[in-house]
Amino acid sequence: MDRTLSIVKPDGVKKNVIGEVISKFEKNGLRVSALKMLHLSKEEAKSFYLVHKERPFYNSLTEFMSEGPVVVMVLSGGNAISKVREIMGSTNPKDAAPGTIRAAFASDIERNIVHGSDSLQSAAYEIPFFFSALEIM
Ligand code: 3AN
Repeated sequence: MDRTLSIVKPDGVKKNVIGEVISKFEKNGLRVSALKMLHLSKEEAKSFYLVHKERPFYNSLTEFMSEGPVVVMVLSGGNAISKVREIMGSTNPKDAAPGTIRAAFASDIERNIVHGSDSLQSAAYEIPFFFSALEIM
């Protein structure tokens, strides 16, 4: 069983699809093991996305991620990391398969509704970024 970190990004919260995103994960066999809503500061968003600091979209991505509240959660299940990535769909919603979260709700490659850890290594950084051991069921 794996754990992964997922985020309903500020655009998802604004579009009022928190429940639909979580429901898609649950219907695909994942369990919510931790959950909270918070508003990241720009500095916190920059720390979270440190791996992307050399990318041209780093500033705009961290502006976006700190523009409003997000819902962060730990999801657990068999192959949770790859399963969540599949349910989210491609980074660019134009390439996202029908039925995926991004195909249904995302506006563009940056404002793409949802985040999911892309590897075990990323999950090991991202989960404790938001949750202490006591907060994960
Ligand atoms: P994913 O979220 O699918 O793992 P990453 O890790 O490549 O994609 O990118 C992290 C986030 O950065 C994406 N969710 C998206 O919001 C943003 N992003 C990725 N590529 C671009 C891009 N070319 N232009 C603007 N924003 C981007």
